Amino acid sequence: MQPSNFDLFADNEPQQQPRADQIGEQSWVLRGFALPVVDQLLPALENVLEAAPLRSMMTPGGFSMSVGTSSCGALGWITDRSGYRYSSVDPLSGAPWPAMPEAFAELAHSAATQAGFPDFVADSCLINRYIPGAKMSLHQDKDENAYAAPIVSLSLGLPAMFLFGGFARSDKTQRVPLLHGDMVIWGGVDRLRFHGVLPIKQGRHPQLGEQRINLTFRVAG
Ligand code: MD3
Ligand code: FE
Repeated sequence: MQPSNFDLFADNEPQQQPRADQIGEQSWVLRGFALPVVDQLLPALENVLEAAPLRSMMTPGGFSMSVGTSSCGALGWITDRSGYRYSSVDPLSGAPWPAMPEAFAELAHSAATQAGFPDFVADSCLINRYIPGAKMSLHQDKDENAYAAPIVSLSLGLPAMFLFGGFARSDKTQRVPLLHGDMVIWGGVDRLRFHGVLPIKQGRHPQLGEQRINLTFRVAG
């Protein structure tokens, strides 16, 4: 099946009903899926970031990421001069990552179930913080041990233009706008597609302020 085209702004009606948009053979955007629970997620996120603050990590190539990152759950994604990998301890504190809040785990599980992955139990939640101008270049997520599990993401705060490519970096990309409360599930054949995020535009979100926060739930171990 061909990915459907996006016409999020084709009508000016506010989205009252949760809506699922298929962007790949096994990839779905659940519009506004998290909105009913955002007020429970934000205090939990604050607690996590108190214990494991956002930091700008160094890529193996020696560049500082424009995105601030942290993690919760059994495993956290890290990068430094020796490479990308998952670690059970936060290198900043030397302590285990904060536990995954119940509200996070439940939300990720219910979104995955909605998209046809009812067995999804994340052991890692990567927190990415974008300030205006921050971006994520096209890449594949290959550091997890299991590619059978999908990746589930939650967008919060400022809007982003997500780039969804193919299996080679040079493949044509489709642009997918992601708004506060949207969740995306990437699984199966789409799991290793190239993807990225265009630079975030200036703006202020009523709840999150001048930032976008993206949570990605993974089975990393
Ligand atoms: C698509 N994060 O952390 S959502 C990342 O918005 C990352 O912060 C972006 O790419 C963000 O690695 C995009 C997550 C995402 C994760 C894995 C994918 C999208 C994916 C794997 C395949 C296709
Ligand atoms: Fe990624």
